[in-house]
Order: sequence, then C-alpha cells, then structure tokens
Amino acid sequence: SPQHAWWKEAVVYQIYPASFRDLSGDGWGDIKGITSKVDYIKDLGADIVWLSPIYKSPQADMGYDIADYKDIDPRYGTLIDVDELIAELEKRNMKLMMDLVVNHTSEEHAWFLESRSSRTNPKRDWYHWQPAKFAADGTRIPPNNWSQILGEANSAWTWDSLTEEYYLTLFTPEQPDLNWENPEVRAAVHDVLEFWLKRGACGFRMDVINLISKVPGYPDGEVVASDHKYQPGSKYFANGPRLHEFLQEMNRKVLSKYNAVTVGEMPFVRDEDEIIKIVHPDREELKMIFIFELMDIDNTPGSYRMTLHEWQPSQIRKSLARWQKLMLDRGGWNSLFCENHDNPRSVSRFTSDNDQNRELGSKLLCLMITTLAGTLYVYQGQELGMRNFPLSWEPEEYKDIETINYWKKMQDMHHDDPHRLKMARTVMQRKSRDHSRTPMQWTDEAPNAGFCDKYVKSWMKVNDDFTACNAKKQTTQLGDDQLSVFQFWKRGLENRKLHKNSFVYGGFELLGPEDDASPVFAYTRFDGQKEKWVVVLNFSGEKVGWEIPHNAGVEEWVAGNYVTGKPERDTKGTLTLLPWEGVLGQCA
Ligand code: TEU
Repeated sequence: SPQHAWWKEAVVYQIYPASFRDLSGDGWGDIKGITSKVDYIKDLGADIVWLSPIYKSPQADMGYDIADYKDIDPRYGTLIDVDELIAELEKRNMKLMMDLVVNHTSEEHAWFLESRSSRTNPKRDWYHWQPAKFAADGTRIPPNNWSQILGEANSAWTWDSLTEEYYLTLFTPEQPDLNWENPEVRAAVHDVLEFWLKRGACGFRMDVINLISKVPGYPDGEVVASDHKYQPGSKYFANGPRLHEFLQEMNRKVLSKYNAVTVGEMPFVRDEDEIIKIVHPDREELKMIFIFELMDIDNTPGSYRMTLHEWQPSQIRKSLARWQKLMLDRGGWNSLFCENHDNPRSVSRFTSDNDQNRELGSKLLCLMITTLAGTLYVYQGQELGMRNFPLSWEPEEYKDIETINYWKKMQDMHHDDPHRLKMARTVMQRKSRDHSRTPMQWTDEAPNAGFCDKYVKSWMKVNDDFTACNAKKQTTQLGDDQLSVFQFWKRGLENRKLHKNSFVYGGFELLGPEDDASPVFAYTRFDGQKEKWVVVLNFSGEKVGWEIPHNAGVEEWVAGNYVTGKPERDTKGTLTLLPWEGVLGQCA
C-alpha cells in the first residue's frame, strides 16, 4: 500500500476569492473576508486552503492573467493580509496553497512590456514571437492555425503592430505565453516559487502546467472543427518534449527544499504512461495532477468546454475505477475532484439539481468522493450543494470571458436563427464556468446572501435559491431527522480520516455491474484484511436493483443519503436503490 504523507490525507478547500466573502464593501470578495471564514472551513474538515489567483492583475481572465507575481491585487487586499491569513490558518493547523500561473503572464506584466518594446529588447525571447505568414493573396496570417482556448473562433496568435510580429496567446490575447525554452524565464519562475514558499505557502496548484513545453516549429493542428477557421492545437502544445525536464528542474531547484505540495492542472493529456511519469515519486516531478477525463465527459470530443455531448453514467464509473486502480497498481497518486471554478456545479452536471433531488445528488457525489483513494479537493459551495443558475438569467449575467466570447460568436453566426440562439443559451446554462463563480451563499439575507453588505452591488449576481441553500441554515440545522449537505460532508470527511487506511490509502475493487447501461457504481475499499467497506451509488433518477455479490460480506449498511442513521436494508440478495441513492456498508 502507498507510503503515508500528510498531504495525501489532507482535504483541500478551493476558494474563488472574488466570490467568497467581501468585507471591504466593494462587491468583490477579499482576503480579509477569507480570513473571517477560516473557522467555517476548519469546521468542515479541510486542512489546506487553495486560493485561485489574488495577485495583481487586470482581471482579463479573473486573475489568471498576472501582472505581478509578488504583489496582491488591491481589490483583494495586501501582502500583510496574506500573512495574516497564513497565521490564522496555522493557528488551526491548516495551510495555504497558492495558484501558480506561469504558462503565461498578463500582457501588463513588466516582463511582457519589455519584451514587446522592441525586437532587440533583452527580454524579447521571454515570450513566443514569430513573424507573420502570408496567404496566397498577400494578406497577413498567423504563424499557424491554432485557436484560442477561451475563444475558439479566434487565432491563438496576437499581432503586435509596434514590432510587427505575432506573439502566442493560447488562452486570450491578454495572456501571452511565456517561453520556457529560455533559461532566464525558468529562473524567474523559480524565484517566484521561492518567494511564496518563504512566505509560508505550503505549495502550489500549477495552472495548465503541462502546456509549458511546446513542440518546436509550432506545427498546425489537425482540422477537427470544420466550421472554424482555427483548430485546437493541443497535440503540439500540451505535454511537449521538455515538460519532464522543466518539472524536474523546478523540483530540484526549489520545491524539494520545502517539500512543497504540488498539484499540476493538466488538461488534454490522456496517455497513462505519460501521467504516471509525472506523479511517480521516484521521478520527482509533481506530487499529483488534475486529470480531466471526468470534466470532459460532456464535451464534444476534440472541442473545448462550450459544447454538449451525450454521456452515460457508466462513464463516471469507468473513468474513476480506471484511475483508482492504475494509480494504486503503478505507484502514482490521485487527486479527487468533481468541481472547480472552470466547470458548472457538479450536482447540476452529474446528478439532478431540481428542488427534490438537489440534496440527494450532492450527497451522492459526496459519498463517492469521500470514499475514493487520493487527495480530496472540495470547491467552495460544493459542500452546500450549490447549483447552476437558471436558464432564465439574461446573457448579461454571465461575466466570464469564455462565455462572453462564445455568446458573441453565436450571435455573429446565428443572429437570424432564434432556434440556434436558444440552443446556445442552453449550452451556457449547462456548461459555462460562470455557474461556479456566483457568490457564496452564507445566509438567507436578500439580495446578497451574506456575501457582501446588502446595500452593495455584488460583482456577480447571487443565485436565486439562496433562501433554500445557504451556509447558515446548513450549519445550524440540528434536526435528528435530517442532515444538511454540509453536515453530510462533515461526517463523510470525519469518517474518511478515521478510516484513512481504507479510504485514503486502501485497496479498490470494482463490484460490477459490467454493462454500459447500468447507472450503478459499486466498489469496495479495504485496508488489507483488517477492514472492508462497500459503496453503492445509483447515478440515475430511477429505482434500480443491484445484486449484492455473495462474497461482498456486507454486515451492515452504515450510512446513506436518504437517512441520517443506518439504512435498514438487507445485506444479502438484491438491493433496491432509490433514485440517486448511495449507501455505505461495513463488512465483517
Ligand atoms: O484552466 C485551463 C482550462 O481552460 C481548461 O479548463 C481547459 O480549457 C479545458 O480542459 C478544455 O476543455 C486554467 C484555469 O483554471 C482557468 O481559470 C484559466 O482561464 C486558464 O487556465 C488560463 O489560465
């Protein structure tokens, strides 16, 4: 069984600072607001707080465009506020994880301003500059056909009219990609790492860290989206030839000295061997990564997020079971998440979020994630069962650049086709990143649900359901008859820690069924011969029978999302699962 480490048992709570808690009264969340809620996070059972970026930034992509890695954006506070937050966390035996965004900077970063100032500037080569190409008719065209990740209709290259060259901007034109081939760039990044580790951060979530090495020559991407001028080029900019070398260098030069916790965000990669290389401890690259298989379940293959795609509940089972086994068998380490700031709410996406099912669905996902092997990540509001906002919200309520680009593109293409525009609204309601970015619902106070003062206009509208779903209600509700989603999470995390040798480190076996049509995800978790658990999850809104395997040996069903206490159910024969039901059983 895997070697024990504090960060493997730790629960990470992700905060989206703009939407967590505003104390300064400007309608934006801030660091002091976060510090004021540390007890809430501790009470839930989290050990590490990961902050999405709070650095100085023009906020073209909500802080994922950094203008100064060593300073804090005034709307969030100051470095002193961060020191205070770290101190308050440490008092409670908790730690701070920073978001490191070093595949690109903001176009307003001093490095880029210098790089752009002239072709001969010493920092010219810190970014990816390329001369224009010319079409047959003589018009200027970008160096290749890659599309922007957050604006698929556009080229990933931005023209600089001053120095008359293109520079690479994979996400948006405001986020120029750093050129990691240049050793000075890498040294500058190492210096940033050192700065935050010295200040007391325990480590980093590394934004799109698998994009830092690009295939030399920038080859054209294959044509997959024929209705687009530009194409996804991820084959040539994800997991490029020098990725392992760059990761090992970071580890050797800085991270290892602090035993830093690292989690690499790695979209696009699917190759098992490649992934194991990155997380295998012997290779000293990263401690763990975010794999996107589950997150891409409803994307059209080969496309980015703003698409719909039919999927089956059995895909959840297959994907998770595969990675559970693989990491355990091959000595890697999983990170567990089903929600973050780039995705719709998990209850809306993977289960059913209507008033009748919202709690069941949230608890079903909680039961799943708290009983799997790996380091667990919870995204703010997930512990309350926060859900997507409704279709009726006007397009103006969406604030994210990706959604804005998408809606603009759809209006350009289909302005005379109401049906297509309606479809686009549906895609936005189901897939947009905005859904996870609405303000935290702390109380039932209109109109801002305790996120900010009621006389202040919050930067983003609060989801309409805050009277039914808020932290105050869920943390104070004591009824014997019902556990709130928050309380269910709290118990789940307690049980996970109490039995960490099974749930965090233990073995995993899938308990059937094998057929694609079955929505049941059932598995055992065990600590050698010492203890064994059975988890059965129904990912459908229908009643479904599940044959308890005769060798499963369930002695008692000890928890479930329908009841507070122990579900009174047979331990042999057929288990009839109710819609969205999940149960946890203990074996003899
Ligand atoms: O996200 C990378 C990213 O955009 C992926 O979600 C990717 O688009 C998806 O897998 C494709 O289907 C990170 C940050 O989390 C995000 O907020 C930033 O906008 C982005 O990088 C740029 O920094």
